[in-house]
Amino acid sequence: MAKEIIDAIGMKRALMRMTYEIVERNKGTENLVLVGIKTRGLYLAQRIAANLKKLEDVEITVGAIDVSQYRDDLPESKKEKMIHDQQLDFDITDKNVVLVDDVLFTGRTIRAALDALMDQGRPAKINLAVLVDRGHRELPIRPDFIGKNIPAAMNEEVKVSMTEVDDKDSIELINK
Ligand code: 3GP
Ligand code: 5GP
Ligand code: MG
Repeated sequence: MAKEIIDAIGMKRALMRMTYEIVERNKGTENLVLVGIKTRGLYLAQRIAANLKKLEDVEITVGAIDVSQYRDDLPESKKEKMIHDQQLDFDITDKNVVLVDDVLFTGRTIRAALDALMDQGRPAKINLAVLVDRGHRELPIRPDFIGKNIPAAMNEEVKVSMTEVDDKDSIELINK
């Protein structure tokens, strides 16, 4: 059974609010870069960049990290290596990096993404933006910008749909 938590308008508003918060926290957009975690984290980063263009008339660089292999049954060492081997096509040294993902759960994906980023330069600062924080952290990682807190039980799934890859924009809670 799926229960809609946020519809298209709600998602748009949440992303606009997060965009304002990012600008405020960084005291502007200087040295700001966005790195999205594929798949939907990247689309969210692109939407935030589009909001920044509208609000501040700036072109913010958007990069992508792919941690899809992270879910496979690969040995931990191999998974880590695959993430570490990914290169962004720009330098993050001295940048204010905002890492963007759709759902934050245990925090393990973010930890791996942080390692991957650190391999590629020394950012001035890294912040974390997530559309949904579903709780159940297994590591001391917390988001700086949150679209919506959705405390989800272990038997529930947070389904994030985005028109770039899905039939609609929505966040649903599904009882598995
Ligand atoms: P995403 O790549 O857009 O984030 O991992 C493949 C997809 O499955 C992800 O899409 C994610 O949204 C979705 N997904 C749903 N439940 C889970 C989960 O418990 N763990 C992970 N890693 N992905 C999940
Ligand atoms: P974590 O590493 O924090 O356990 O999980 C984060 C990653 O797994 C995110 O990239 C996210 O896409 C995915 N994920 C974990 N739980 C869920 C969930 O309930 N719904 C969705 N859509 N993705 C999830
Ligand atoms: Mg994701």
